[in-house]
Amino acid sequence: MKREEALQRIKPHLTEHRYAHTLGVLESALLLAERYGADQKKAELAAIFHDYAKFRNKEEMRALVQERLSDKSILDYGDELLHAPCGAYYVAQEVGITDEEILNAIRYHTTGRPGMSLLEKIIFLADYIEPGRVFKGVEEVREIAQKDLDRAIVAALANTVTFLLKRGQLVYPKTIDTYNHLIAEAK
Ligand code: DGI
Ligand code: FE
Ligand code: FE
Ligand code: FE
Repeated sequence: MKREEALQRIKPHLTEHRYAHTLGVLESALLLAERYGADQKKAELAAIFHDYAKFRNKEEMRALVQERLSDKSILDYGDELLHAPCGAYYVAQEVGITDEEILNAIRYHTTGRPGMSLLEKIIFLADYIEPGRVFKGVEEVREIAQKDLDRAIVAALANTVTFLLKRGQLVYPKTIDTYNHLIAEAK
């Protein structure tokens, strides 16, 4: 699928703001793919479709996880997590993308997972550092991302977990598992 066609496919599913975010993720993902030697075309499609289900009906997504997806554990950790695994499912069904590397990059873009592929890491990080993101600590993560992909992801995960803890929100155990996995690997 060509870039223009993919952008036309995603646009009706997003708000203006979320579409601008998606273009930012695309830009960051292509830069990271070049720097770290990932497939440009796969990075492009994964970036464009990563938030495909961001505005889908939450009840519909909960039902989908119950009935169709193997990992039900996200149901207990807040609705924000639904759009990643459900997005991968809908992108396969509705857009016809079958490449499992692309689908996994969409599936794990919010939480990460232990043993992420290079493409998964790039989409996870691009989602965090794209130029439109302004949250505290993002500039430091952008700088680390130029040198060390794994260290940048650890910093992003640490920021996200800190943010969740401060707000008294649930932390998905696999997010912590991802953090621990990368720290242990780096030793
Ligand atoms: O979809 P985006 O806003 O571009 O970014 P995202 O897919 O990374 O989603 C961010 C949201 O997900 C944000 O509200 C925090 C939440 N989140 C990220 N990690 C976890 C989490 N929520 C829970 N409960 N647990 C997590 O580990
Ligand atoms: Fe997302
Ligand atoms: Fe994210
Ligand atoms: Fe996103």
